[in-house]
Amino acid sequence: MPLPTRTQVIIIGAGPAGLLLGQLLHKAGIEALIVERQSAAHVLGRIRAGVIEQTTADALTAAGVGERLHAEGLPHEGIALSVAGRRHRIDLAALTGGRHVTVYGQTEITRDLMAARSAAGLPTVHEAHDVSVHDFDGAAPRVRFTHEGTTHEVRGDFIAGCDGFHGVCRASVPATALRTFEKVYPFGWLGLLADVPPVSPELIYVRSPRGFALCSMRSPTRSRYYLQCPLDSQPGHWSDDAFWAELRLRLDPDTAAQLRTGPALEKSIAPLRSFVTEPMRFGRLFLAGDAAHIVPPTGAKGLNLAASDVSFLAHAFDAHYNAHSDEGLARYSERALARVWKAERFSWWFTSLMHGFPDATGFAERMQDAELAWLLESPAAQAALAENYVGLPLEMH
Ligand code: RFL
Ligand code: PHB
Repeated sequence: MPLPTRTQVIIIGAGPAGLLLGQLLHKAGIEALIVERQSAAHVLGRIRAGVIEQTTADALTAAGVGERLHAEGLPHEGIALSVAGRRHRIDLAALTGGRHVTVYGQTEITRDLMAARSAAGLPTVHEAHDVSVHDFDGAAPRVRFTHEGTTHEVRGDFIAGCDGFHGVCRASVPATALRTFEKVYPFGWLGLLADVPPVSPELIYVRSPRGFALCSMRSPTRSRYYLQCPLDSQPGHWSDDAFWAELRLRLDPDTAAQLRTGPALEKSIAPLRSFVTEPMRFGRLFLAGDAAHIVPPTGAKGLNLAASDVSFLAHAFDAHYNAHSDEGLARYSERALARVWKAERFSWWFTSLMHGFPDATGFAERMQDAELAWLLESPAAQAALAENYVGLPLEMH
């Protein structure tokens, strides 16, 4: 397919944020070109998020890609916290008036969005090199890149920076125009994917003296486990046996007895970080998803925030092109950040509560113990956790 030289919205990045924005714009009759640095196979090979909020499922449905999510996604009405050798259930549905989350992998969401995009014949450039963004502080932004040895330049009305934390869009805004906020945690997560049945039908977040662990899943036959690990750990240092042995030591005895192990399909390490950029707009460049903010994965919020950002943004572009109103574009950053900061707070809180901190004082450890003990006794504290875990509403006002 020949590449357009002009479009309405140029989307940088074909991760979940860019692909979902592309579908929502298509539904609103708005043209977009997506420019992605990696191949489609590379994007699909990244094992990341697994827990989808109802508002994310709604956005995917609105984008026309809800079918497989509804058929194959696993609705979860509770999670467990395993603390001091005992498992406690947090009844998400009972505490939130019947809300739930859905377990459906980021890989599957990405696959569904890619399939819908190609079925609609919409243009995506994969393996674009030297992507650069220009003139977004004026009326006619441009994007340049090299593809299959040829340099291209595309003009658009707007650029959507959906290119993740290490992307080019945020980095192209003058540093004086942005304020950033960051907290780096002194540990990472080592993840393992295996074709074994999950140890329990619900996710288990584990606080143990040996560190945090998480028991998650992708399907009734595929499990995803994580271990808190030192920042200098490398996946290659961990044999499958060492991973399973360490996980078993962190689980409560009843759960450990149920654990089924098998060969790893994938093992990877992610550092943990909280990061926010303000504002999320600079002229005609709009940042969305990980390009604008990062949360530690404990609250399962990263992909969900990417989806809420692009829902706000698609709504704003729809009003611009179809209702001659720029109010949504003018208020995009403020609306998105209001939700982002609340998810940042929750992710930071849940991370701080559940992990071992190598530099913690005795006092800090007792505070953590006391907060956990209170959480496990108090329906009010559990309701606060549940309300955030299932996802806060999208405030369009
Ligand atoms: P992505 O997925 O990073 O996609 C950005 C895309 O931009 C491309 N790109 C460029 N393209 C063109 N030119 C350039 N110069 C470019 N630079 C980069 C990249 O190749 C990429 O394809 O960002 P996006 O779309 O904003 O999506 C965000 C989510 O991927 C992320 O927030 C989640 O994965 C976070 N996350 C979780 N989120 C949840 O909501 N629930 C979870 O359960 C959950 N678990 C997780 C997670 C993230 C994890 N890791 C590894 C960071 C678990 C883990 C372990
Ligand atoms: C996952 O299944 O990858 C997952 C689930 C819940 C989290 C983080 C990651 O909080």
